[in-house]
Amino acid sequence: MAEQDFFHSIAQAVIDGDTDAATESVHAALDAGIDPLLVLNQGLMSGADEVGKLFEQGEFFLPELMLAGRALKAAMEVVKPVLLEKYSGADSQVKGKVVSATVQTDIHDIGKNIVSSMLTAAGFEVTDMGVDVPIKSIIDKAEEVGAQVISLSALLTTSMPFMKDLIDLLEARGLRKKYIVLVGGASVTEAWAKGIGADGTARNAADAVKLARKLMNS
Ligand code: B12
Repeated sequence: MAEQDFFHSIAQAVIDGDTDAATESVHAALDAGIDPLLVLNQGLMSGADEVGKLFEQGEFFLPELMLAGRALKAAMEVVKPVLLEKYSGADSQVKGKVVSATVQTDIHDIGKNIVSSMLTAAGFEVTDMGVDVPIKSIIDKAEEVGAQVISLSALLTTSMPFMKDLIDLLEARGLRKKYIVLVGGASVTEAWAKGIGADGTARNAADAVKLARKLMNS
């Protein structure tokens, strides 16, 4: 089977909200030696994007979104260990503390979880605060644990402004220079990240690790 066919069946399983097919097709792709990052980007995330489009177009409703989320979560557990092994660079000498959260009003956690896992595997000490976390609590936690990096996820255009609010609150408390603030999620772009004064963004979890490492060393 060609690589494209593997990606297609993974994406289709996510679109169908079929957890068994999603985990099986990810296993099949990995067994065939396909790069786990491609399985994530071209299989799972491409399926997620398609589900998003169908939802926007009114062809899918909340139940389909939830089934897709369940399939994505299960499939992510299959690809995660392989991804971590290949891309986290666990032997590197990074020592740093990260506070990771999905910002308030937003409960999407699949992307945040994989970013947290990969940062952990790369050697960072990650405090994952979960979802729907108020920005003030995120800053308080970063202060409490002595973090250097704040890693924020948001998938809703209505929750993304809380990332800016967090940066503004850091400024107001005289803490902005103390932290590397990374932002990410399906709708977050480079331009937007720059516009709100974040230190950077990345399209996927492997690039998020590279970026965190680079900024820690600079
Ligand atoms: C599954 C899903 C759900 C599931 C989530 C389950 C869960 N446990 O997370 C459920 C059903 C709960 C859900 C609910 C809703 N959802 Co929803 N959902 C999705 C969907 C289809 C996939 C999201 C996903 O998991 N993607 C896979 C992961 C791996 O990708 P990712 O999160 O983008 O993360 C990667 C990168 O972005 C990056 N990254 C992530 N975080 C970070 C952080 C940093 C620092 C960095 C550097 C990188 C980084 O790395 C990750 C891995 O490579 C998206 C569509 C889409 N295109 O994403 C819609 C989508 C996000 N949802 C949407 C909507 C509208 C909703 C609801 C409002 C629906 C409703 N009417 O109730 C609710 C909101 C609930 C809330 N308050 O948060 C819209 C948002 C539109 C918008 N622009 O605002 C989307 C885009 C669909 C659409 N096109 O309409 N959803």
